[in-house]
Amino acid sequence: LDISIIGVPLDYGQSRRGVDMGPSAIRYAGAMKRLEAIGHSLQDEGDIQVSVIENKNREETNLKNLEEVVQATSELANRVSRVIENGRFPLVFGGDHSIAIGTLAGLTSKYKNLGVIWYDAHADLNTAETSPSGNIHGMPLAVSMGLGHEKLVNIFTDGQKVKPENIVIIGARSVDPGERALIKKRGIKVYTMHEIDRDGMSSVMKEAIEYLKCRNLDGVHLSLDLDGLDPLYTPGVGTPVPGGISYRESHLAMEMLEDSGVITSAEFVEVNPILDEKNKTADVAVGLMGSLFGEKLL
Ligand code: DIR
Ligand code: MN
Ligand code: MN
Ligand code: MN
Repeated sequence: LDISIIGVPLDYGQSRRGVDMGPSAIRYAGAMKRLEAIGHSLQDEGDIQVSVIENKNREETNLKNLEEVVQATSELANRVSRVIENGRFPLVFGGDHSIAIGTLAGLTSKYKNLGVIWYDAHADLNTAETSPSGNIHGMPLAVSMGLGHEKLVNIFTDGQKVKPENIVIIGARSVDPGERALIKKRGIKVYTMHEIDRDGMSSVMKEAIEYLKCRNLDGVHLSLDLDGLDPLYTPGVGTPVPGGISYRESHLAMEMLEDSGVITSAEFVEVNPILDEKNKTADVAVGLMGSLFGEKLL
């Protein structure tokens, strides 16, 4: 593959500083070399410009740092769409998960029937009305479905980017009441930790891939929040939730996605080196990229 790396040093989508250093931490963990060793051709597009000075002219809203998130995700959407126009595979490094608003907006300039795999402890399906925190990183999936603040929903192109029936959430174990209601109302496919424990990751991934393959998609995006894994393996995240997906299960999931050949773009988010233990979380992220992009044991 011809892979383009885009870094998004954004931490305005949540309340703990440091996740803006995620792209550096992931690069430092050797992402480029790891994927080149598999035989891919890598190009680092550098980082998106994120405003360092916080906007003072705020509109009345309970969304934290709305203007800063809008600015960065708009630029990201532009960059992602240029990368796919050039026939390259976009690989985005976060940054907090609000960046997915920009990634998905950019992707759907080309992919009109995009599938999304959301690997996360959370559902990220809040809106301004349902959010318990006001943190935009808890909202990107809702925004992609066209729900939420108009400035977020209309980034790059107007309205809905992804159909609810094209979404599969994997690893959920912390879901807010408004998110639960939305999942039921829109029939979003969710594999919580319960299904992973009961049926095993192999069966869950097999089903998830089958489900997406039946939907006539023109692309599938993997959005991987490192807090989807158990904090035992990825402690460097802002909102760790115990009882998560294991290291082995995560590698298996990536390997099965690679075997399926469905993935057309990916992002790895919420790596926060300040909260981490010796860059462990970025190391795990890069290892998972290895499996996703075809590293083989033998
Ligand atoms: C929570 C936490 N559902 C919120 N979300 C997180 O603030 O909306 N998403 N941590 O990754
Ligand atoms: Mn998330
Ligand atoms: Mn999460
Ligand atoms: Mn998060």
